[in-house]
Amino acid sequence: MQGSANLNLMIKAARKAGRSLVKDFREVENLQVSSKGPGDFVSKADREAERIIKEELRGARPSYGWLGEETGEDAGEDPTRRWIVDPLDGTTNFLHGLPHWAVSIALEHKGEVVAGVIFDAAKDELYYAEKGLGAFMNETRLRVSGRRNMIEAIFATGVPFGGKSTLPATLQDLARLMPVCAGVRRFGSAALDLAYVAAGRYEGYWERGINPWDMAAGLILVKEAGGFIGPVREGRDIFESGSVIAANAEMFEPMCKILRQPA
Ligand code: LIP
Repeated sequence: MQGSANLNLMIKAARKAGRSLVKDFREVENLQVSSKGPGDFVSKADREAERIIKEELRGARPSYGWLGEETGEDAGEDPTRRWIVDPLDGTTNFLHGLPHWAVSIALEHKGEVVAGVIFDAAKDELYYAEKGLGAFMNETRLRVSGRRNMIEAIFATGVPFGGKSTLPATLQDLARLMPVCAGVRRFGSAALDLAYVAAGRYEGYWERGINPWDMAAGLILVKEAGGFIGPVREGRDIFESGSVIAANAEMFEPMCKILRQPA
């Protein structure tokens, strides 16, 4: 795909941050056995990745706004455009030496995500999409899955940790969905969950209580791969509510019906 200059810039930044994280990821395995553990090291790796991305993106587009997991919000001179960045989505996996984490970068224009890049550096899988131009993984065009029957469908979600208030609702979602589908996965990276829906690896994904940087790039990937997205509670804004349902055309309505049932 012949992407825009902005998309190429996002890809460059994601690859650069990904390289830095891969180096650090190799170190994490050694640190697992130390008494202090890899916690501090990983937060440093995370911050360094955001620094690299910010330097690339803001260096080239100084007027755009910024929303990053590590450095927060920073309005630019151009109020219509902002980068939404998670330098390391799947931090817990990274911390435990599990090779399932990604860099996620989105560009928002007038409140709409218009480009997204998710880089799974450990597997060298680069996902990218731009409004109207389709979604890709490396050189391959992505298409959501064509499965139509819920009983054959695989879904993914995130189960809240640390006593988050969304835990009871998520457990109820699982109790409702698990008996009627082929399985529910919990891989620990919202960005990659969405990229996998776009890639047709599973039929749908939902999660409650996540942040815009976890999902922004993934949302455009799903849309550009022919999928559907919506909030868990009908009518709510996805970013504001932090809840999302993403699925192929066939599974979207049935998922909404199940997940939107009253408690
Ligand atoms: C994490 C997600 C994970 C989700 C967590 C968290 P982080 O992002 O991607 O799948 O369940 O709530 O948001 O903190 O690793 O960037």
